[in-house]
Amino acid sequence: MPNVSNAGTEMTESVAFTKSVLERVNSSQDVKKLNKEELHQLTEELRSEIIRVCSLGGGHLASSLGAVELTVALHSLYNSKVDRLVFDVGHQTYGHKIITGRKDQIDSVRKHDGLAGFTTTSESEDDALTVGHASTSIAAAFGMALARDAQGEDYGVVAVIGDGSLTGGLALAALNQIGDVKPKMTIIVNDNEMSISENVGALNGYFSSLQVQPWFQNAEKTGRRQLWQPIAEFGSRAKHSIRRFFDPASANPFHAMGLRYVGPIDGHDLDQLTYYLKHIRELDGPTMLHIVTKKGKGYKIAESDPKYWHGPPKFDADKPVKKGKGYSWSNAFGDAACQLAEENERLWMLTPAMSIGSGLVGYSERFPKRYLDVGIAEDVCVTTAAGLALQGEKPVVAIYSTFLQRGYDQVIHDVCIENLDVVFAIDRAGLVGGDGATHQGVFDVSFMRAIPNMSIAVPKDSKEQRSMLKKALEMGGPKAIRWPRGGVEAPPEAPVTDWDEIEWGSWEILKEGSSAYVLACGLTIDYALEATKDLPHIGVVNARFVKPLDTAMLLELARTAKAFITVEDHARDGGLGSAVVEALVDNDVFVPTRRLGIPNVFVPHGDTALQHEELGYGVRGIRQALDELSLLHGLSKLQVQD
Ligand code: HTL
Ligand code: MG
Repeated sequence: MPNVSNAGTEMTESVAFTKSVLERVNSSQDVKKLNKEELHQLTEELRSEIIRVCSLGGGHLASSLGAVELTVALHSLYNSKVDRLVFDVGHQTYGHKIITGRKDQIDSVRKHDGLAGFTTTSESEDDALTVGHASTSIAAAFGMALARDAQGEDYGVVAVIGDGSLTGGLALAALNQIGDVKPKMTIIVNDNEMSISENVGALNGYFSSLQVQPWFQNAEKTGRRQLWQPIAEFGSRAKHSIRRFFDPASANPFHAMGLRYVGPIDGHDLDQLTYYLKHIRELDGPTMLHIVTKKGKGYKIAESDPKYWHGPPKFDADKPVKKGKGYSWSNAFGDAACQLAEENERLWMLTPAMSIGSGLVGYSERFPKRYLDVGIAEDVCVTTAAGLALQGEKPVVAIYSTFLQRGYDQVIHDVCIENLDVVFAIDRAGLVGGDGATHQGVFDVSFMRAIPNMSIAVPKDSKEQRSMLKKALEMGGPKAIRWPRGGVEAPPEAPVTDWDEIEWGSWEILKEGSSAYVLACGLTIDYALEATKDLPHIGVVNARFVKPLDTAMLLELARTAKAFITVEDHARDGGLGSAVVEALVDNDVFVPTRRLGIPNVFVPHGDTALQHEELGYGVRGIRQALDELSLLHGLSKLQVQD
């Protein structure tokens, strides 16, 4: 364990440890044995450890740093093996993992075969919920509290949710229920005024307004304990007094929803935090504790630039610097969006809280009036796009594949039934690496393909990506274009002039073959070309439209092809392979076909290239499929005889 002072000037405070407290901590129960001073030392040691771990392989640094005091306070009061600590998203839980018996494995977090980056019930009984997507904690904790009461138990139930995640309708609708049913539970809003980017929405504005009230600012100056002295009455008169003391604005929306609201308090003041949590635990019914924290707390560079340090790649902990990430598919999309917006004043870009990840920061600065971040509310994003389209605007929903799952009903009900002009720019489509099972973008083709009026394109490079985007906007109707996480070739010049005129639904033969064809799309095209480079009889097709398929080309190839192999960075069930097989069968054409892609399993975090191989759709997998179809040696011999 590095000494915190090793981080030198980058740490807000330097503390030299004489003896490690963390060494003695393997569970919540161990935290309870620590005295006050040791608890404070534990927070510093956790910070140091979180910085060290993230520096090794990247990870959710700033959120985990901001939740250190909260984590220690919770474990000093609750036992996470019995009580249910439900963390929203789970990206702030490195401290929780380290405390709960996983410190020896923490270096493996997010890596192949390592610990997950989020809480995962299969990983530990201390993890109450498997998460990764935002806004689920409150509803899940509500269900747990109902189960506890139905079973006559009395363990504690706590939901910990960030201000960003509270922008999701799922969280707000759960609060609405809780305020009515009133189970005993604590909801902690960890408010750092940040989502990944600056948080948005009226509630965010309300939270900020609470912080500028004189009573909160005085507390800042004088030390909060005095201001909160009345809390001493907590035990006796709590139920009555609390509302008066802690609902200074009688219009408090949570109070109006039937919840007891306490706050805001300083979420980095461990003693104060513990004090409040302890008393709130005694209260009946639901209580919301609003804590104010700083994202990246304790690591200066992360505090000053929490957007970059939200989830940085690996860095030097002693000399942390921002790394350029190279030109990505997201950048290419953002650049194309700017250029198209210059030409089309009806164009809009909408994002559900993923402006940076989707490559839209530049666009948002250049076209602020035609840009909207709706918060972590994918459903709102899609239906707002429908509204814009109904009134003649041209919205593009820029969304990650995995988060589009949250907007599925809206895609069907609000966009596709009406056949509206909404383009879905689907980023992080395919396996995503460290974020793991919750974030894999591997179902979008299956679930979008089933919807009437929807069509789906998969570009092979950035030129095809921008050309498809342009074409989709020109054509109208619901259109989806999907691309993976990672790098792509930058356009040769800006503004770009080399747009292709792509016929929507057309495939492209990349390599002629005589005996069989690999039908690949997106990043698997490189694998197909590599796997067949010494096999002149095997052709490769850029199957860039999954819906509509280029059925004419498929049937033409089927006249001579002895086999097809489809390859995709997507679930096999319902993907390109399924579409191809269905098209063949529907046309009474029978050609042996191998479908390579992700089998019907949830794929954990790991190295994507390795996973493509392990799952059988990398270069080796394609070679193996060719071999199984006797196309490697058997047919190469045939080829020679030809
Ligand atoms: N949409 C959904 C449904 N789930 C997730 N997880 C995202 C988008 C992406 N996302 C995160 S973390 C995060 C977002 C938007 C910001 C959460 O803000 P919050 O917490 O205020 O709740 P903070 O980061 O500590 O400030 C991940 O995918 C990890
Ligand atoms: Mg936040």
